Amino acid sequence: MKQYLNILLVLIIGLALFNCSSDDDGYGNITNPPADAPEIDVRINEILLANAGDKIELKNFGDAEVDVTAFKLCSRFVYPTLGDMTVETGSLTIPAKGILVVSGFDLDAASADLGLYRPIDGDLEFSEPAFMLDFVQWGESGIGRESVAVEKGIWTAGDFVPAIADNHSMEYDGDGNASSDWVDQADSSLGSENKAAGN
Ligand SMILES: [Ca+2]
Ligand SMILES: [Ca+2]
Repeated sequence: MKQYLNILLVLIIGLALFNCSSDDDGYGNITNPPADAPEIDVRINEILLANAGDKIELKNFGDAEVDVTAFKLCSRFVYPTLGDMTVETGSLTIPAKGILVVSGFDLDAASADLGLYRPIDGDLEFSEPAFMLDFVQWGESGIGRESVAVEKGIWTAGDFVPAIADNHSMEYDGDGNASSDWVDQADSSLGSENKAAGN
């Protein structure tokens, strides 16, 4: 009986430690994140996969404006900097709850991943969860930076949004980290709040 209790105690302590280490502190698994790295809640909000040119909508879910000029996207290991892209709607300094739409980066409509990264103190390592802000993949799983998103706890391995029809958009419903939080939208809402928001 005593041995059983000891094992139980070890399990409880182990679970408590695991929970502490998996808390979402915004710094992923970096052992010593810079103390001044700000909390940032900018997410990928909508993706239009169009023959005339793909467009990516970001939303600042946070309460303070965020300058995303030096932030980078990542899709199938190609890494455009937002400041080098074309601003379609909004500003590279996204106000609280504001929306930015950029273009100038071709995505694979059939299947791809899309990650959003921010630098910390001028450093940006794509394999480190601390630098990843958001992630989604469609068409198939196991693409690009899926493993980083899984390590960060913002995606489930093997999950993906079904490929959407030509010229449709993928809209994020504003809550959750699963493929089911994304909606195939025939008539996109680029530049404005998502129709799927709140679902
Ligand atoms: Ca949801
Ligand atoms: Ca939208």
